[in-house]
Amino acid sequence: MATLLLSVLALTTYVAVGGVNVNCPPHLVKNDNLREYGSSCYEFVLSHFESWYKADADCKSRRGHLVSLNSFPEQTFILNTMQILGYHDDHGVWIGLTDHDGEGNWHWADNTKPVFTNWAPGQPGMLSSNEDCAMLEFKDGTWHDYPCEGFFFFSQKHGWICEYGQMSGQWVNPK
Ligand SMILES: [Ca+2]
Ligand SMILES: [Ca+2]
Repeated sequence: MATLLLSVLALTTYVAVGGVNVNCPPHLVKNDNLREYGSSCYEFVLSHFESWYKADADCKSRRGHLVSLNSFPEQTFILNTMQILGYHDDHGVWIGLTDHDGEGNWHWADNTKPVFTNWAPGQPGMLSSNEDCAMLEFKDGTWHDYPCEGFFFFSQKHGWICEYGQMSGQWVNPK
């Protein structure tokens, strides 16, 4: 299994060479942190740490949104790429899932409803009225809800991932 995973990682890296972000919207900075997968482009903001709200605003400022994890393969791509980029934080990254505007009404930052979910057992958690923003845990790929900005003295500042539509012929602005 470990060998298979390594092979998949090696293949992913190989395929990425030369085509990692050629179809991404032209206004985005083209570097290793910008990657395309499926019909989306992803910007990995792994060395800045902010609240969910600031992360959300950052993605929107470039006409994207905090990532919507719509399938297990998409999530696997995200986790593999974080590993390739050398991510090693104990915590994970902010994803677009939130219920900050209605307790229990979870939706993605692009206003779609979650179909695929990967909550850890017991999540969304007991203190769910204070925990309105979801994080993808790097260590096991599960989702946990946390206070979007922090709670009392505990700040919640983490990296994040923005998702954009690709520039395939015409560049369509995702909601
Ligand atoms: Ca997506
Ligand atoms: Ca909540």
